[in-house]
Amino acid sequence: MTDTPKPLPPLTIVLAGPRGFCAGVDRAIQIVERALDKFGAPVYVRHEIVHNKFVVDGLRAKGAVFVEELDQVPDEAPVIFSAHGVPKRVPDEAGRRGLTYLDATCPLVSKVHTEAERHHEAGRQIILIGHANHPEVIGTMGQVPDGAMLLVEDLEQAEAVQPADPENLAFVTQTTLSVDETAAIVAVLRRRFPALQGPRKEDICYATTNRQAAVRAMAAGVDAVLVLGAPNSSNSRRLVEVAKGAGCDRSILVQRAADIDWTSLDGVARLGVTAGASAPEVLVEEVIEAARARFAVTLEHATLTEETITFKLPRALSA
Ligand code: 0CM
Ligand code: SF4
Repeated sequence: MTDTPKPLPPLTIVLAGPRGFCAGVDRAIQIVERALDKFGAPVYVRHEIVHNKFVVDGLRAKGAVFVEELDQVPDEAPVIFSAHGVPKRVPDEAGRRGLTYLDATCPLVSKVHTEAERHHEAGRQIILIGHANHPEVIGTMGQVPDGAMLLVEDLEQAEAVQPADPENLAFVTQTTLSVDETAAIVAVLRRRFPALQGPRKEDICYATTNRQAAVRAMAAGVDAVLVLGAPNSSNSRRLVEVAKGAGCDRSILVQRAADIDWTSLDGVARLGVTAGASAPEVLVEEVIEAARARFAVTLEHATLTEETITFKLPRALSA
């Protein structure tokens, strides 16, 4: 006599939308792929092109070589700067060495660089709201001379920061911060320094804003949230925080399906899933497949907005 297999327990997976790749990530990856076609392997990439191991491993398999600094790039090889942006000294040095380089900095990060330069040229000291040591913060601070920009990471630092001249002050922000936390920091700075110049709200990009809004809307209606993304991905980590802040304590960051401890999801009937801007959709599909092996899965879509934005490739690669 054979045992009848036990029916799988039901699980509803709620997919937040938008999620996953943004226009800047899409463009950055295409730049590496087209450069490999154009120049042949190896093509060097300074820093992970985007903060995702699956993406980086895939490009490495095609012939990309990832390094952290320009002095690891041989003179004859082409090099690409990552989506997060680089300090001015990097293209300057590449130019001095006569390297062939391509800049995959997201246009929305470049926009912040331009704002910073404009404030500096107008004689304003700049406060950068962002997280220390993140490559985007290093890149943005490196648009102006040392000391021209002060870093503020949180509310406490916003209360404590002492600019040279409060009448001649501006702010810019990292693009991947928490929308709510940043609004609170900007409010403190505006209260302390009424002459503060800057964007109307902040410089957080559309992709970060939309993914946070989508996960916030979803979080209250699910028992747990999985965010696909890397531990060094700022925008992905913010999605976990936003989901927790919206009432879903069981919100975790996972790089891919194999990392999920399914026993930690015991008792979960509705599982929310989203992905950071650098996490490809195939990783979401992998999670759904892994869940189907354990549960009778029903899919639900919680789409808040549709995104249509795309960015042009650099002229050298667009033909
Ligand atoms: O800035 P962050 O750490 O979120 O980078 P990412 O590579 O995960 O996402 C895309 C970007 C940018 C800039
Ligand atoms: Fe550009 Fe935003 Fe995507 Fe970063 S997360 S690459 S700033 S669109």
